Amino acid sequence: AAILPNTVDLYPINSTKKYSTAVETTQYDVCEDYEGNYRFAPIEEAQVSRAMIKRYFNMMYERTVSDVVIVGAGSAGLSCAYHLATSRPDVKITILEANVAPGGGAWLGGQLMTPMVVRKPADRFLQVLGVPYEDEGAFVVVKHAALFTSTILSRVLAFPNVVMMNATAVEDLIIRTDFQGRQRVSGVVTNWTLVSLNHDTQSCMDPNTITAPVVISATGHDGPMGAFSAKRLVSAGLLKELGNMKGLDMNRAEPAIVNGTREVTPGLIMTGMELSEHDGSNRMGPTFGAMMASGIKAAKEAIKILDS
Ligand code: AHZ
Repeated sequence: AAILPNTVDLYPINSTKKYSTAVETTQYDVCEDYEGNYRFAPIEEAQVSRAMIKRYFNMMYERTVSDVVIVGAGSAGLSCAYHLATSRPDVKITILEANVAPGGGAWLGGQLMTPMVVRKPADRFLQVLGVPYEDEGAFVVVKHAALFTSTILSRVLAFPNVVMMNATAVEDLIIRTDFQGRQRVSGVVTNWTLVSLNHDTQSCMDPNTITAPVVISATGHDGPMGAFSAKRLVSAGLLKELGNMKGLDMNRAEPAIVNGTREVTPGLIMTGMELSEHDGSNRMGPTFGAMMASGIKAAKEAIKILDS
């Protein structure tokens, strides 16, 4: 009984205790004794497990019904989440990211190079986020793509109405027939990515579900998991065929993605490079302004649906 402290609950789920806020490092020495006498507050291993388990499963339980599900936490999905969370603090936004590390392709600018190019006027979004850049006239350059990605991630995850489940893949869409007889996307079917990747090697491992009136798909162009919803719409008979991403043309590609961001089928908004597979538009290569602007437009489309 001493080892499993049933009565010890440092942070009960319904506690009103708030997480601490940042302190001035000049006033606070994190490690006061570096001379061999540093001590931690005592802990039971079970407390650590329970601290994680109850939060994670409580979060899963609560988000089984969400207002908006965003599939994919790349530059488009995160830009969408940021705009939606700032505009609508009342909306429960659940981000699902198949990878352990959120951020998609936005940890690097292009090839394996670190600077990130953003064409104007999308630099305004960098100003909103407070990400510094060098002005090159028609475009700006962030010194490291990871500076954009880590900044937007830290902002998005701090919103009380946003949760993200990473290492969690969307395996399918929930597609229902509405009262007018139309097919409508009404949520997603999820699994931990490590489970999804092992469907061929293990016996049946059924998935889970999250229902939501709005699903925003931001899974990128075709790849190991990319263009997930676009491909599923075809196999489900909701889209005749994939447009398939066309060759690189920066000037055509970026406006096509932003202007094409829309509810592609009832209940499902598509944003970012996944749209190039859906619509057959060009790729733009390593310029990220369209991902930001498309994500913001997707958030605005979601608000229209929620308010209709
Ligand atoms: O892991 C994927 C990545 O983080 C995630 N994802 C894909 N399928 C998923 C699934 N369930 C959950 N089934 C899934 N998550 O989606 C994220 C997509 O991010 P991305 O950076 O690949 O796409 P984006 O549209 O946000 O940004 C595209 C950036 C590109 S690609 C490109 C070119 O090739 O020309 N140019 C730009 C700017």
